[in-house]
Amino acid sequence: MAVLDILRYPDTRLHTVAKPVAQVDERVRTLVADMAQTMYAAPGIGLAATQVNVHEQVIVIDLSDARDHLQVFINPEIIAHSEERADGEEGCLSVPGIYDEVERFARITVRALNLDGQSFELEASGLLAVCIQHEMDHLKGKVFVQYLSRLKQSRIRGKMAKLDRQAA
Ligand code: K1U
Ligand code: ZN
Repeated sequence: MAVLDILRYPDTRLHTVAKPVAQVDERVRTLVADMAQTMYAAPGIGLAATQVNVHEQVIVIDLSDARDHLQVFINPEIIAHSEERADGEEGCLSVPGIYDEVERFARITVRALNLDGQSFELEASGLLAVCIQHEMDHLKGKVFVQYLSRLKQSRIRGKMAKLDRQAA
């Protein structure tokens, strides 16, 4: 297993649209293991393959306190959602140190493949629903800051540039 580099906003590669996984094989299972290790090391509660510069539809999430309940979504699709929406605070490993409110569907039903390539459906609400929608946006090339005002996006780009300069 390996800890992978996470792309940082405003890296343009974060705007690449991910392709569906054609076959859930050992290569994909290794990618999932590496993504999980990367998410746990960061630490974060979710990660999309886009963030590690792999443009395939793979998401990992772990919301458990013990960090022992990995959820894997391959080729995820939202097949139903509530009319109700809810505001929640979001963060992103690709935009470190920035947290802001985003409006999402309050409840979703997602269909995806598991690590055996079998299809499953899951109803989600609360933080899990937020996290799935956030990670699915990554697979579409969208970063949560794009929901914020242009002024906020510009300030965030400035903060990221400052972090890059400090790290150099
Ligand atoms: O996609 C990502 O960059 C991961 C992101 C997921 C997420 C968090 C909050 C709302 C929506 C999506 C993160 O994991 S940010 C870090 C974070 O939330 C966290 C880190 C350590 C402990 C608890 C939470
Ligand atoms: Zn993110």
